[in-house]
Amino acid sequence: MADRYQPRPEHKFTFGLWTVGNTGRDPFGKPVRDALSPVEIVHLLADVGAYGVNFHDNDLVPIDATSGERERIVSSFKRALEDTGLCVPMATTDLYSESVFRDGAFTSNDPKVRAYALQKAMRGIDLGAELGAKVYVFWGGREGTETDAGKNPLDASRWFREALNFLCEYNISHGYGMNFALEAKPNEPRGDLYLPTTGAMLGFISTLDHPEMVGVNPEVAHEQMAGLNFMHAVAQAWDAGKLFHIDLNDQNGPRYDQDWRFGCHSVKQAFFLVKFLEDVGYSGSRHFDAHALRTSDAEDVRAFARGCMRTYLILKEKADAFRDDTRIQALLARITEDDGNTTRWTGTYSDEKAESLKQHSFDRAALALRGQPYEELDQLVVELLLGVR
Ligand code: GCO
Ligand code: MN
Ligand code: MN
Repeated sequence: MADRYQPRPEHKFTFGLWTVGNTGRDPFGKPVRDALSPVEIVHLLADVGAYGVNFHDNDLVPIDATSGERERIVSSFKRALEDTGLCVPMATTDLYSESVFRDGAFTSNDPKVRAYALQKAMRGIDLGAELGAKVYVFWGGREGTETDAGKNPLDASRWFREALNFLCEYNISHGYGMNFALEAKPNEPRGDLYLPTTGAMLGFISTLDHPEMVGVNPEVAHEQMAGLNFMHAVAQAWDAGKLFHIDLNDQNGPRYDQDWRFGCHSVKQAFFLVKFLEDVGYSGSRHFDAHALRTSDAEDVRAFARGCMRTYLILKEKADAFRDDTRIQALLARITEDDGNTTRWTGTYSDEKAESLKQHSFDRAALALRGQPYEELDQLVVELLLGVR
């Protein structure tokens, strides 16, 4: 019998070149794994069953490559995509690792750095478009401060807005048909990053010239670093029609960005997330922006990648089981029961409705008696996840 947790193209599981290609370098230690070429990574991803591969401009083409080298690299990458059937749904720009960006890119105090960042982003967009990417991610790696003595957040907002407006026009004028997805993170590598949460990004998007072209790319670890409920952030983005992409990984609470294998730590939160994505019919990439532990060798990196996808599919099956569980559904029906008596006040406002609602006398004590069996319901979810249901 075929493995029912086998990834298939319709699951849209993607990884960045920088994820399975991560060499285990951290702020305290050197690389522990050999670097893989982009072509090797494409083959690795095809072997484990992924659907697509994403990249930063310089994951694929080194920053100092000549145009001849760029051409050779891109054509060998294209050949690997053809050989394996993988596609490139998303691309992005590295606007943080070079020292020129140490005070930010689009929000640097230096106008020349801001102009250089814009140039680098346009070239990155060209590269993404050439490989078929339809989503372009903006993660503001260094867009922030350690001290507010030297930068006015209003200037930073204005510069960031101008940059995105410029790039939206660039996208239109070149007919690329891309959507932009903004990725929030509260801190790291800066002390404080601007627009630190998905909610903040959503507010900012409405101030752009082309808000319809711009959405968000929420990441599990980043909302959890801020102590927030990730699924709620995703739901807000979905409700606003802005869930253009998603970065799946895991994290142990508010501390450094751990980018762990999806679902390895917060299983229950991961379950509610997968259930949400499947319930609403999210059809974008399920991108694993995670990397293997520093202790992993090359074989264990494959186990990491397989694990991300397998856990997603197991949780998807659990979401089906939640939907089919008669006890769970009976409790939910009880919790949400509605005798229809309040419909006369809901919906569109009218003075009559308002007056009638103001006059109505509610039996507060009776309302407070209604049971909310969340303990029983939650225990059923736990038992479902623990495999005894
Ligand atoms: C992080 C970020 C990055 C971005 C990536 C795309 O873990 O700090 O998530 O991985 O997603 O650089 O821009
Ligand atoms: Mn991260
Ligand atoms: Mn990310």
